[in-house]
Amino acid sequence: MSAGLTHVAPGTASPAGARRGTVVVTTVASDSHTWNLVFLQLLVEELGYEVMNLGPCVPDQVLVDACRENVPDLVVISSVNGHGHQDGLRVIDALRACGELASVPVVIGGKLGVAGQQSDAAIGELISAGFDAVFDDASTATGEFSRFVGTLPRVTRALERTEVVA
Ligand code: B12
Repeated sequence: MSAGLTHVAPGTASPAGARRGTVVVTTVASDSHTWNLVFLQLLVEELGYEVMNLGPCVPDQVLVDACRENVPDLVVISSVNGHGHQDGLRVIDALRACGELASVPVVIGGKLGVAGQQSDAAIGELISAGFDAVFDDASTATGEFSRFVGTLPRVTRALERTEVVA
């Protein structure tokens, strides 16, 4: 089993810059749970980002299309029904297959399997497949996720950008 519950791919973190932007919050096609997405939306908004919440049971192609249209600063995939590991592997393949999304940070978290926490091997498989970080279900996951978001290149806050444009 994993000793640390957060697993960040090497080289993902970037030094703080000056701008903030858009985060896509989503789940996978099999998952109908919703409050996890609401929770993440509120958390990410608190961190200063605009959130596009795609809601439950998101087909792979809907996610890919939304990301291609908006090229977000981060994609957050949450799954709690126990199929997240399997679904995640399929979804990350589809996202990474799009040239324009090849380097967009994508993370996954929640209750990803049916046997409790993911093993180190299972987490390694997700990272090798292309996820930048895996936040396996644990009391520390939210804090670690917030710290991860803090390492992203910073873009103008949605509100600041609106004020400038107006
Ligand atoms: C409500 C609920 C449902 C409702 C969902 C309604 C809705 N519209 O959302 C209904 C009845 C539809 C449902 C169905 C099912 N459910 Co259900 N459900 C729950 C329940 C009771 C609460 C979930 C919830 O809303 N929690 C509140 C939110 C805010 O918290 P959360 O989801 O736990 O997310 C937290 C963390 O996981 C974490 N997190 C989540 N994602 C991410 C991502 C990142 C990046 C990070 C950092 C953190 C993070 O942050 C959140 C806040 O701490 C849980 C049990 C429980 N007490 O948790 C089971 C539970 C999630 N369900 C479960 C199961 C098995 C199912 C079904 C398969 C049951 C069945 N046989 O049909 C189906 C699956 C349906 C589907 N297609 O997905 C299991 C999953 C087991 C597993 N993963 O091993 C659970 C854990 C119950 C259990 N103990 O067995 N469910």
